[in-house]
Parts: sequence; structure tokens; C-alpha cells
Amino acid sequence: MNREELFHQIKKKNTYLCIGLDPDLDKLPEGLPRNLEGLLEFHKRIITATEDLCIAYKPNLAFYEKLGHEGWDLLTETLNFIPSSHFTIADAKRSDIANTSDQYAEAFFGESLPFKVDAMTINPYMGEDSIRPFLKYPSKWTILLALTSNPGSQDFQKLKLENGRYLFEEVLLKAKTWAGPDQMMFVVGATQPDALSSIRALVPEYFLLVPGIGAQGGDLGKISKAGMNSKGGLIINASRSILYASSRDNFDIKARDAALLIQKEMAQYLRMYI
Ligand code: OMP
Repeated sequence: MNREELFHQIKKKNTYLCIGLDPDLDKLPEGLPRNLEGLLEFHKRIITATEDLCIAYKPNLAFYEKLGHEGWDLLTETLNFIPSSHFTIADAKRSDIANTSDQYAEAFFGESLPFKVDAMTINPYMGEDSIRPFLKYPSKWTILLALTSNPGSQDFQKLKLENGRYLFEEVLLKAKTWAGPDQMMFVVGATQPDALSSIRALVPEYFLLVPGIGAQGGDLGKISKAGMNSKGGLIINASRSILYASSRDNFDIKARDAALLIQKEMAQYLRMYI
């Protein structure tokens, strides 16, 4: 899905919500068997209940990999169940020396896979040669971590360099020279609203993937005001607050309610800022 199509979906559905798929056996609602079948039913009911309220789904690979080979089956079946109108992000946070990044890139972007994703999250810490292999797939999106939502983002990302910039700002400026806004996005945590205006100034055209509303307490209003651009420019993710809105059998109805609240607020911001 290209940038225009993404914007088209945002306008058509009045939402820029991404639902994070972080399936946790310990949190599976009552009534579902605690096995692969139960997890698959959980995914299908969540997706069916929310697909008109979001533009993207983001399976976080850690939750699938933990389940061994069954996790890969679950990921495959889930991705094949997501409607093709939706942007899909493999939240993998990979990258390595180029020879190894080549394998990661093919593992997620290759043609012979049993599933398709539009995008993948990538850790930029190893630099340009570790990122280039992902950019060899021009129709796929590389989403680089810039300023993450967790407290530890202070440890390295917010270190000041000799040129007066923060390390995460240097990541944005350098990465911009590797790929344009039709192939690259950046992750900025929703818990970092004060940094968003300056990030928007550094990368005005790029989409930002913003996780951290809901369970991590990010402020949707502040992020939308500071982060939106004329093409939408934001994909905002919530996972636990939607997936586990209820631990009862009505979990899909409650997930829909939680997503609907966010979508309605987003519709308001789209009217205000675009
Ligand atoms: P909730 O806190 O449950 O909404 O989940 C957030 C999801 O976004 C998880 O899958 C995280 O791994 C992911 N995430 C962050 O929370 N913070 C970041 O800075 C980056 C990500 C991510 O890359 O998606």
C-alpha cells in the first residue's frame, strides 16, 4: 500500500488507528481454549469487530515467536485473515550486518512467503548498511525506531551530541537521506508529545507510527495536533487497551467499543487539522 492509498483509507474511514496484535495466552478471555485454536478465534473475532474502525494491524512478532512453530502458523493465518484494504506491519524491530539483514528482509518481504506484510519495524542502531537490505523492496515500508515510548528512551535516544542534536534527531536526519517518505516511516512513542512538533519539522512528509496510547497513557489529542500533516501522516497504535478491554466472552464487543471511542476522537482531529 502506497502513501496515497494510506491517506485514502484514512479519509474514507475517518481514522488513523492501528490495532496492535499482541496475543497473550495468559490474557485470553474466558471461554476460549488456551491453545492455538483459541488464539486464532481471538484474532478473528477482534479483527471482525474492529476492521471498519482502523486502517492497520500490527502483529508484534515477540508474541508469536514465543509460541514456537505454532506461533508462525498463527501469524500466517492471522495475516491472511486481515482484509487486503488494511496496512499490515510486522513489528519485528530487526536489523544486523548487511548479510544478515538481507535474510531478515527476505523473511518478511520476500515473494515466496505464505503471508504478506506491507511494513516492518527496524532498529536503526547498526547504521546504513544494516538498513539498505530492507530498502531493496521498493513496495515495502521500512519503519525505523526514532524516539520510543518506553522510559529507557532517555538512555541513548535522548543523548545530546556535540552538534547540539539529540541522537534520535540525528537518526531522523540521516535516515531521510536513505529513503523518501514513500518508503520509510519513523516510530515515535505517544508518550513523547513534547518532542513531536520538532520531529514533524525535521521530517515533515514522513508517516509516523505512534504506539503508546491506551495502556501506556499517551495523549491522542496532543499527538494528533503536533503530528498530523496534510496527508494524515500519523498511524497511531493501541494494543492492550483494545485487545483486552474485557476478559469475558463479550471481549470482541468491548474491543469494538474501545476502538470506536478512539476512532470518534480521531474523526474530530481529522476535521480540525486537515
Ligand atoms: P500497548 O502498550 O499495549 O498499546 O502496546 C504497544 C505496542 O507497540 C507493543 O507491541 C509495543 O511493542 C509497541 N511499541 C511501543 O509500545 N513503543 C515503541 O516505542 C515502539 C513500539 C512499536 O514499534 O510498535
